[in-house]
Amino acid sequence: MLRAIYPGSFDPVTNGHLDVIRRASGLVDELIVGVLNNKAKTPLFSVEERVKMLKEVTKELPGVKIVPFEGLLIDFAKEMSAKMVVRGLRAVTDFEYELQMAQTNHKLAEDIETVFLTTSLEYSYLSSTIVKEVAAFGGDISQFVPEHVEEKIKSKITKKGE
Ligand code: COD
Repeated sequence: MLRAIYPGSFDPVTNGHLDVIRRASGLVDELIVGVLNNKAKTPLFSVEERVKMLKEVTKELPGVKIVPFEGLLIDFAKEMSAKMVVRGLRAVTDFEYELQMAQTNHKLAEDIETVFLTTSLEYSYLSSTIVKEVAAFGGDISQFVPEHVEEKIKSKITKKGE
């Protein structure tokens, strides 16, 4: 049984993340999407909200589980008995950080490997930050995120502005 972790902030989940989830879940028996609860940062969505959105948009995908985590990724991977960490690579700008993270994680646990999926061309520019910025200025984000997530972003931004 091959279990992998796809970790991230997912603040919020985008079509780029979903593409990686779909493709990675086809390669393993179980894919755990690990949602970081980083108490040092103030995300737009709470970890509970991010988990809920991810559950909704992945409900049709077999073998995908959404689990929040705190602390070190490698400890979470061990706790979940996962042998693989999946990350998405968009551009060279991602590479340095991803390489550093993969090598550090490998130093911390040699039996856990990081595997990279290169972004699909249509999502290579896409990030949660860009989506939030476009939404904050009233732009159309319908092509960047699933409909369910679009509604949640809009209502969050409206509430923040009140
Ligand atoms: N196409 C393809 N991949 C994409 C796209 C896209 N359009 N958008 C995002 N991705 C990929 C990212 O490259 C990343 O691999 C993943 O999706 C998640 O992205 P984000 O932005 O939601 O999440 P990150 O990069 O902020 O997640 C960072 C972690 C939470 C994984 C990291 O900070 C972590 O492991 N923290 C725990 C503490 C720890 O263990 N630190 C030591 C590590 S050395």
